[in-house]
Amino acid sequence: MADGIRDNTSRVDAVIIGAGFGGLYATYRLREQGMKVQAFEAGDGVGGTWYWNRYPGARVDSQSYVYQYWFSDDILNKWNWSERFPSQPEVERYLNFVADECDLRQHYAFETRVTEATYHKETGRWSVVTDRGERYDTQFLVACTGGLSAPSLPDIPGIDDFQGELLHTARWPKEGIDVSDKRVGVIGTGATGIQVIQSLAPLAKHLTVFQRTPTFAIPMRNPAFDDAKRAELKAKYPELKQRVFDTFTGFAFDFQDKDWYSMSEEQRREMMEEIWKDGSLSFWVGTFKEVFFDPEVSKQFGEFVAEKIRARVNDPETADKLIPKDHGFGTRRIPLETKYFEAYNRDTVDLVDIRANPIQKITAHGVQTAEGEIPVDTLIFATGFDAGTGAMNRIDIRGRTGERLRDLWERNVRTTMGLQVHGFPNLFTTMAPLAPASAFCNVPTCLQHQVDWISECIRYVREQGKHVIEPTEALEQQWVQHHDELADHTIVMSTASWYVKRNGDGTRRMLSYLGGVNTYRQTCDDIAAKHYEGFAIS
Ligand code: NA7
Repeated sequence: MADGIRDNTSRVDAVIIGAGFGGLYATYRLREQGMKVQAFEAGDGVGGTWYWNRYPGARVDSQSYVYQYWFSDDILNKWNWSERFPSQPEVERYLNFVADECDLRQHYAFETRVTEATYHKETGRWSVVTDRGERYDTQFLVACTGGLSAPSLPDIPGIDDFQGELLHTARWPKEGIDVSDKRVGVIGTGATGIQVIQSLAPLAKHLTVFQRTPTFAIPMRNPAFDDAKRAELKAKYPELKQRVFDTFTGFAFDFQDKDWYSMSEEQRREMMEEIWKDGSLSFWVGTFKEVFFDPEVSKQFGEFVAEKIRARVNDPETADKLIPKDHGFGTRRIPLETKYFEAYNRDTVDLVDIRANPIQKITAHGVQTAEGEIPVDTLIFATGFDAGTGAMNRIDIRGRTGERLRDLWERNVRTTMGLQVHGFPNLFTTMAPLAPASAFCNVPTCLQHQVDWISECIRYVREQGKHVIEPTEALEQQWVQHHDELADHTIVMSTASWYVKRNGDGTRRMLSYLGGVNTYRQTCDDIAAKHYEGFAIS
């Protein structure tokens, strides 16, 4: 027991970690079963990703009408999205609205972080410890900790010497920042970097972008919705709420039926231009499947996008730096952007290619590169997350044999369908490795399916008069193998990105399941229909 733990342990049926899309829904579902639920959230409010990522320009790349809960017609009717791709404040407001409508806050302890969770095989229960020194005894532990929630700050020498304002995009001050009189530096040009750069470029006195890897991006088409448009969309909700669970990525669109090679060059070009105009991720996960398997197709897509970039950037040398050379289109996360490439046409914006001109250290007043010191007052790290495993690994979780989940995952990242881990009975996970995750899934679709599955699984165990459920080693092994076989066929797997983790033994593992949201859902639901075949229930 950690020091300072009070001995007045509270006994509950389920502990839920997180107040994002998944945690709120899990709290709702388990409470619906009459379970005594205790939920924790490190932030002081609900929202998860949409609570923490409040940097300028934070916006969702999924259409609002598929980025929502489907369980309540009342909520669907009452809530009105203002635009096609809502900004962070609107998604945060939506999640607050849902929390209020469903009276979920009463179950949460906010500003409370779960630090330890230990399974006791004698009782079949978990003890959970928080950073407030409280201890809970629970039968089930449901971790809705997010796949991209543990921020990653690179270990660049001199970081502690910096005397200006240093920020990570995922830990942004609620009051915001004023950059009108500031020389700003941004490190990182992934989905987040692009949003923050395009938003700060017109506002900052000066902006220097430190780019290690350029990113292919698609211009976002983001019309505002009026009442007529909202009514039209709401009429489609009954259809959409089925549709999203039946597509490959959990969006409303799916891959085209046509094969790349069955079409002429003109036909392909015409189709690409047409889908490009939609201004959504359909250009990536709604065109040709071959983009993920065939380097030639990925290359041709890359050339198409490169042409679009060149047409928007005035200086050909800058344009060239902004075009990825070391990976094909679609093999890393493709973000949506709004005037991102035009930002580099401003006299006040500089692009530093840190592969050619590496960062040597952070100084008191700037960034020292091989070619000289660049002064900055505000330094923003848009450097991403410890993806997939990071948030869970920051908790000391010990399973049936006493082994830490962190140690297991450092050796070998594995789960059973991203829902449970062999050796960790009654622990359920959402957005964990080996299930469809970010970008290969419109996250709310996958979260709702996973939470529904978990909730029905728990209901089954309780109704059978049983207490403990855990996947067998054989089922987990079978899932890992199936997952790897699918991943190995893709060029995503052979590209370095946060999608792929390195196991302790040097092998690599894709974080997201690539068999499709529809297939994944069917597989999980078949197992449930067969009374959780492959799981040990006692
Ligand atoms: P990403 O996609 O992981 O991007 C992080 C960026 O930071 C990327 O450009 C990295 O370059 C860069 N980076 C990371 N470490 C360093 C160091 N040490 N030096 C310079 N540059 C660095 O994170 P995001 O937050 O943009 O997006 C994550 C997901 O959140 C996104 O896909 C959405 O689904 C939501 P690299 O590419 O590694 O060379």
